[in-house]
Amino acid sequence: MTTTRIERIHAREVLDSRGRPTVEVEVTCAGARPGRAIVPSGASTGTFEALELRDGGDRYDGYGVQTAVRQALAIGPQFVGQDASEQSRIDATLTELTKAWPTSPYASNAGERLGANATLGISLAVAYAAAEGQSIPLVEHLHQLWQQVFKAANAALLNQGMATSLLGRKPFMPLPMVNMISGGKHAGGNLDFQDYLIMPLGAKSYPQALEWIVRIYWRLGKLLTKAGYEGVLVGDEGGYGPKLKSNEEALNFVVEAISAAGLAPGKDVAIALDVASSHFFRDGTYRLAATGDQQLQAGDVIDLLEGWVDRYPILSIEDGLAEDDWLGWQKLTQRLGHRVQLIGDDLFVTNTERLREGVEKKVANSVLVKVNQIGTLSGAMDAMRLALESDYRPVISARSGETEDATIADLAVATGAGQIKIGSIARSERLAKYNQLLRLAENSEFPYYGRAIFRESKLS
Ligand code: 2PG
Ligand code: MG
Repeated sequence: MTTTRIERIHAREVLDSRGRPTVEVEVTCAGARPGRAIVPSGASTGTFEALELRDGGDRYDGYGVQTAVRQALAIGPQFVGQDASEQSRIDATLTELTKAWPTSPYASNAGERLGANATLGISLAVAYAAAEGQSIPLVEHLHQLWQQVFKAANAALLNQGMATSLLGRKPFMPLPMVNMISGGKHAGGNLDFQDYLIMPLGAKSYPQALEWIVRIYWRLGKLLTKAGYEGVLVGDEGGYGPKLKSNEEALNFVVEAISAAGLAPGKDVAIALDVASSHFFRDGTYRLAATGDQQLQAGDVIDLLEGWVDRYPILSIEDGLAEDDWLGWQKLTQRLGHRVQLIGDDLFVTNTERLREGVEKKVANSVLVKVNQIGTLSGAMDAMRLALESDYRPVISARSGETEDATIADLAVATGAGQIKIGSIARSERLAKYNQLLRLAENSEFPYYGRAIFRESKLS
């Protein structure tokens, strides 16, 4: 007989899509197959993210995670005998251990901290193990967990919100936000901005959305090659990494590719940007390098983005300003918040405290949700709940360093998050998620709403 009683926790070091070590955890419930999860890793990480513990030293140029694996193995026995379906309880223990760690008897060195890569590995694998123990699909188990979280949300606030008449209420297929051209820290080219993405608003189903995306991606590759650029080389997330002359040229190519695919820019397919601006923000100045050395203030960046929103079918802008530039963010939100989705990634780092501050200060209107930024599954769901209570849209996101682990595909559907950002449709660590979404889309109970997720807002 299978149960959800945890019998064994095992951890090991495996490699991610950049060849960097990461933590894999297996949690086994009595009589069931092991639940397994692998932790992702960012390159353009926010300063306020949970700690990703790396070994340092020479091995793997310091990227090893043997310490995090050792930590997961050390705390694993604490959970043996516990009920894997009680995710929030297990995650609360993980969070307490994280706080207490420097003085914990488990810590091997004084001052050592517990890695979020250790805690997240356990947290996600516990969810898989609970699904295995109940012989139900992961998506169903995650939906049960989400319902518990969502039930505790403030109903009055939820009903006031415009973003949330659909979001969070039942499982459905997310609108993908898909990387076409990569710059910033994810590609070797000279683009300052990190991601130029598309959103297939007008597709009637998820499989059709995916076919559109692939068609546009292939047309884009041809257009880049024809123009003498690198139309085959891809960045960390599978987006093309051409050495374009300017950030704006990337936008022009994406619009052209949408048209070349026989689709209408803006109507069928909108554009999204991840500016990832924390990474070119130094000493109060935004330093762009693509078109010579440009030193901009927040107001200049806002002007630039507003000009683009005027001229291009841009529906979403992520990290338009830097993680600490709250004043700039307020101005950005006043100027563009009614026209486009403004996502905080480095700004909020999936952290309810940061998000609460943002809501109070009226900055952004959407939050990127990355499980490893906060270190537990429950932490990510809490951020989603707060987002919906605050009328912010959650966007479930992968990291630039990923693996075959496709948990976030199930998570996005299970929570009715509305949107997902996985990278491009090249490289198998990305396709693992897109393909899992194809499997989930076979279930007629998971409809695809396309642009309707923005209904009641004036955005689309
Ligand atoms: C981001 C992510 C994914 P990284 O900035 O949104 O695109 O990148 O994982 O490197 O932080
Ligand atoms: Mg980002």
